[in-house]
Amino acid sequence: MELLCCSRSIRPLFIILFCFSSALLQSSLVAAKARHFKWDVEYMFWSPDCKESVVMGINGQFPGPTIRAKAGDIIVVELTNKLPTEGVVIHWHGIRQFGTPWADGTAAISQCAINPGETFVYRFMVDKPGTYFYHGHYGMQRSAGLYGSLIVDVADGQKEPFHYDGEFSLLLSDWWHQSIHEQEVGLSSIPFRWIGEPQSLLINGRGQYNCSVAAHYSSSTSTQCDLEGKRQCTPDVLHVRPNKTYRLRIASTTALSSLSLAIGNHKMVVVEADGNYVQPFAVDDMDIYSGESYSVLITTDQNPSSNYWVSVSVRGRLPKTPQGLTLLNYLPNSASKLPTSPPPVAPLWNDYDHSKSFTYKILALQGSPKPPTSPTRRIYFLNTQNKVNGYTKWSINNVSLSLPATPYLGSIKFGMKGAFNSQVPPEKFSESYDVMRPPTNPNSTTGSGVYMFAMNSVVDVILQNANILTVNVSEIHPWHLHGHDFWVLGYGDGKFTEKDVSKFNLKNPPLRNTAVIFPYGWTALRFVADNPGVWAFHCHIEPHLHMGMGVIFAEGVERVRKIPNEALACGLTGKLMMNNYRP
Ligand SMILES: *[C@@H]1O[C@H](CO)[C@@H](O)[C@H](O)[C@H]1NC(C)=O
Ligand SMILES: *[C@@H]1O[C@H](CO)[C@@H](O)[C@H](O)[C@H]1NC(C)=O
Ligand SMILES: *[C@@H]1O[C@H](CO)[C@@H](O)[C@H](O)[C@H]1NC(C)=O
Ligand SMILES: *[C@@H]1O[C@H](CO)[C@@H](O)[C@H](O)[C@H]1NC(C)=O
Ligand SMILES: *[C@@H]1O[C@H](CO)[C@@H](O)[C@H](O)[C@H]1NC(C)=O
Ligand SMILES: [Cu+2]
Repeated sequence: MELLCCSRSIRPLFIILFCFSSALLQSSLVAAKARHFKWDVEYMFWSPDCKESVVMGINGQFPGPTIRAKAGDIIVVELTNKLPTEGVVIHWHGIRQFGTPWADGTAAISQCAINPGETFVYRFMVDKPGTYFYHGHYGMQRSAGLYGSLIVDVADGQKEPFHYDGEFSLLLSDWWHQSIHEQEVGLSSIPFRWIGEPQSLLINGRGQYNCSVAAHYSSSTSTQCDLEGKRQCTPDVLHVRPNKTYRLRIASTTALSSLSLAIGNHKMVVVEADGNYVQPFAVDDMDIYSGESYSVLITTDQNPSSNYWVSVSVRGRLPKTPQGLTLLNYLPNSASKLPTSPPPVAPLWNDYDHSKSFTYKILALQGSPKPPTSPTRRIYFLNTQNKVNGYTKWSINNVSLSLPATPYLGSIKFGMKGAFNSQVPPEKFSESYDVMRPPTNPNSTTGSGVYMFAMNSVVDVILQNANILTVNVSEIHPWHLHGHDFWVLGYGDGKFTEKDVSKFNLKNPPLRNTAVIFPYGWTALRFVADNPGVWAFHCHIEPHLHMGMGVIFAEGVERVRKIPNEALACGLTGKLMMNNYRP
């Protein structure tokens, strides 16, 4: 519930007067504004794909409420955990949290999980306009449905560098009928039980299982949907007027799936990626990896007597999930008028050249911040699938991340001994490692060590992909960095060599917070360690992170001030906080 004034209709006269005057204030040049939200997180019955399941909702909604703010605003979310028996946190994906690292919402990293019945107040500034989202960051709670949109408009008096007449948000996700508890147990069992492909793809939390609104156009036997009375799973239709330009804000919070988005007959012009403007380019379809967000512009210049399909399909894995669909409804047509042609067909799931061609086109808009010309330090991360004591894991340089009981932000700040592995994890891997074959010795180890960076140092990360435990298979991993944007300096196939450094793009590399590594390929990133705090850097595929696919970065933690006690009231820092220690 948004607590902003004027949101309810019946109020005493003095409040009406107050609302009136604050509306006047808002229209003048008011600087940073605090936007308050009171949220209850709870399990509830819901039918995201017409089949009833249990989802993690906020204030009775799924997906959670949209936060809409202006650049420079302060967001205040009072989050109460109404889950009966488990902790919860929420991460504000793409928000850098300058000065508020304790509000990043990562359990065991930036804070203690919020206990059932407790309330935690997130307070942070949204400093940069763009398309963002939020989601659970504890266990696999994002897969359980704990997510929503976070949209930041330009500050008053500022303009976007492109024009549009209206906008829509498309929050994309994938959905399983098996509970996350079953999924988690399967992933950490011997023998290993993989979660499999999702049952449905959701657009704004809505999909259709075992039926298709497009069945009219398909010669296959798929059943047509009877959506009568099923309000929770009817598609969220995009109502447009002819000859206008619309901004679609697209974000993917999928647990697993890489997606392709297309709109029948309409080109999309990409203008924003992860809250940063990019050089506009037009495409018929686009790939979106988990953790990424985009804005595209579409022009409604097609035959206005028809409606058109908006389709979302799985890429990068052999698809076993039907397309997610909704309609682009040209008003005044009826929204129940189905398009005259079938939904766009996605490129072949393993057409990686198509994916690369899209990804390589993403370049910074002229005038964007440029990267420093050289790094202070370059680290290399080999991504492998491994075994640890017979369990299947993912490892980075042979270490699979295992989070400690005490949040790093507290244990580093207060120098607590024994809170995590004090040994610095490896920042290179063996040159003789063959990335084209499964590991010769599949065993690796678990660890909780931290990569510490000198304040304001320039860090290069080379992410190196490799073969998994199965012969001739390498998977896509979208890597997401907390607390920073990074420049994507380049991509390549095969093993990275020092010669590749000369091919880095220092002219107009895109700034992003998520970047993909393609099968058997590498991706080079650069960022400035200028944000005091402890930051997760991890694969955004939720089961992969759960299986250890991440690392921990930290810089300038000694400078962090005013960590709320509640953030650290667990583990080894719990005692300090009980004594009401004031950091
Ligand atoms: C799919 O729907 C059809 C028709 O409604 C029904 O007969 C069938 O049992 C359903 N299959 C599953 C797996 O739910
Ligand atoms: C849209 O623009 C085209 C070309 O300018 C014009 O021919 C058409 O009548 C317009 N359609 C509507 C519905 O305004
Ligand atoms: C890998 O670890 C298992 C125990 O989990 C052990 O039995 C096996 O010998 C190890 N393999 C190698 C090659 O070290
Ligand atoms: C990874 O770690 C395991 C266990 O410590 C070790 O046996 C193996 O040789 C290491 N592999 C590589 C490639 O470093
Ligand atoms: C793996 O790929 C290589 C090279 O393409 C091929 O020679 C080999 O037969 C493949 N192995 C399997 C098990 O598919
Ligand atoms: Cu991954």
